[in-house]
Amino acid sequence: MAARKKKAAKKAAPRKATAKKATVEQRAPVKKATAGNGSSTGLVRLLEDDGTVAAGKDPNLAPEVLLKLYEEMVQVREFDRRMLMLQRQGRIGFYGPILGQEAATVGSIAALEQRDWIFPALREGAAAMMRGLSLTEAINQLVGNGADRCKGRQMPCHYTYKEGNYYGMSSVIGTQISHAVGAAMAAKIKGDDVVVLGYMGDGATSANDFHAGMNFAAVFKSPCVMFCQNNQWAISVPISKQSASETIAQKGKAYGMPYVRVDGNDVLAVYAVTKAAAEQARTGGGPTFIEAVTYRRLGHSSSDDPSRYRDEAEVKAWEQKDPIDRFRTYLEKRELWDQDREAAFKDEIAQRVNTAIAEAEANGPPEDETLVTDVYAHVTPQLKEQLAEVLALEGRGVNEGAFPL
Ligand SMILES: Cc1ncc(C[n+]2csc(CCOP(=O)(O)OP(=O)(O)O)c2C)c(N)n1
Ligand SMILES: [Mg+2]
Repeated sequence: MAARKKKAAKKAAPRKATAKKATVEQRAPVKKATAGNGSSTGLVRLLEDDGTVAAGKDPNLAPEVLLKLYEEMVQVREFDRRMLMLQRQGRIGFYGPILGQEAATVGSIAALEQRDWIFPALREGAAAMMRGLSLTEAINQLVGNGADRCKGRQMPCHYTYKEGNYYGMSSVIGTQISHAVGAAMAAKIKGDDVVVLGYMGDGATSANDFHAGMNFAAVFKSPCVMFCQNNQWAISVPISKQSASETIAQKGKAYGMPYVRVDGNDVLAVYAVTKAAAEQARTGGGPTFIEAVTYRRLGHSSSDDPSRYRDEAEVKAWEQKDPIDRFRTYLEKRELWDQDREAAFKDEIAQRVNTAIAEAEANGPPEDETLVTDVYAHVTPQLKEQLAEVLALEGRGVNEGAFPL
């Protein structure tokens, strides 16, 4: 009887009005732990907040390498900003920004050789451009025009660039993990001197392909680097709801794979750990799992409104850890960069982006027939019939449809 009363009282208890939004620190106590097979501790970090590097820690990269890292990051950021504006103006349908994650992408790609392959996840479009995809070609893809390699049949941001050994990104979370591992295995069997860099987000570590890929890679010593951009969020799901593990990096241990946790907003550290991992893979040492700790400062995509699920204070805190500002201070201290160079370079990028937008927007839409070409060697009678049906639809081309998240 008493127990029943207690139960009823519990049931009647008022629910909390609204769940308080948690900060990253509350959600994910980022402990200073786990690096390289547990052999050392702490987040690998070289650049301090004030742009200095502790004595003996500077990787002493050549000035041209340092400047390339910086200029790529600035270009990515400007490209991102402009593309988001185009989306807001209705000139492209969708865009997935990477603001805040420039160092993780640029630093890791720069650590590879041109012959190495890249299997991107959602936010590594910059890698295709670093490999040589022109800005005009990138915008052709975003617009989905007739000059787009995929003829508008893929969502924006799904670049493809075979010549640059950049694999077309798939929206299906995690699938590219097993593809990357398999491609690396193929390179090993063929005797190609190629390493594969496979990306994923924190959300992808909950996907089946993560387990299959990581396990296979470690068992067969697939020559790859598995790189997780832990940007703390998978759309509206925070890292605390993604995994009960203390860190993402430590998951490497379960698979018997060396792992390292790096400050993803420190381009020097990202470059250094990825370079070491790639060399290990190249020389027969097998894969490494890298967790780059960073933050997605904007919405998941142009369709998302993050103010509905996270605190602005959290975003502000991460703005203070801006990867570009931190690295620029370092370059200025080394007298490799100054305000005049900054202004001139920003002008140059703005011009490059303006020209690319104008060129891409001058291209017309894809031919209607491309809806059914490239599926089979010959267009089948069924596809011809379907195309005719689509072309006869009333109101065709008026409603362009909505993009998913
Ligand atoms: C298998 C699968 N499930 C769900 C989705 C919907 N979806 C698109 S992006 C995304 C979150 C991805 O988060 P994360 O891996 O952390 O990458 P991020 O967007 O943060 O870069 C989800 C769940 C999907 N595309 N594929
Ligand atoms: Mg994420």
